Amino acid sequence: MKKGFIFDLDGVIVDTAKYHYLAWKKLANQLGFEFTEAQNELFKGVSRKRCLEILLEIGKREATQEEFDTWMIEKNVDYLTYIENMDASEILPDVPRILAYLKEKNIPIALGSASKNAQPILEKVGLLHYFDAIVDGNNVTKAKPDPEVFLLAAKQLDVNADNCVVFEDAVAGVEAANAANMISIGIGAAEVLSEADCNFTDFTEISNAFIQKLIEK
Ligand code: B16
Ligand code: MG
Repeated sequence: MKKGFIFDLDGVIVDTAKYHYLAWKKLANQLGFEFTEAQNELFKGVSRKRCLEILLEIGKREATQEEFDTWMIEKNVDYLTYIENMDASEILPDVPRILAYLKEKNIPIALGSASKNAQPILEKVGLLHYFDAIVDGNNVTKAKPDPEVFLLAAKQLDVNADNCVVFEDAVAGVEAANAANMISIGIGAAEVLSEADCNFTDFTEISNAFIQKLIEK
């Protein structure tokens, strides 16, 4: 049975959460309130629009549609300056080993991310060539935990959804993978990602033999 492997971006391939945090914090401070790293946890895997809605709830701020749109743009412009200089040193440990193993075995690989900046980030860190399909915030209408992003990725890989494996660091992402009937692998704290089929702290804990088992499953 043909298998497909789908990777989330932020928190799985690279740690861009720290840059999202800096950009959201700058906007919060500009609007006159604090935004903590703990609050930034709520933003993982969540669309940019939803992040701003949550930020404004945290700051108890109302916004006109015009202000909302302006702040979305400002945050992204700021975020783009942070990611501008990203390079391969920012790839999370052992991600290239897993991607190379899958490539060697001719397994189709997709990206399934909420980010609208996914493709330039993969280019900057030099991993774009591994991906047979990129599905990101530009291609979907429904955000995770809706399974749309992963179902579209499976379709683009020409693999049945229930033959796909998803690596995710966000609760909403694990829920999306489960809703798509895919095998969900949680990357991060097992207590947080308790709904995942398997849990690992990071890719250094995942052996090639384990990947091979998933391929043959
Ligand atoms: P952008 P992922 C997500 O990436 C981030 O985890 C989330 O914090 C961010 O708001 C979202 O992308 C949208 O990103 O503003 O670049 O479109 O984890 O789904 O790869
Ligand atoms: Mg993520």
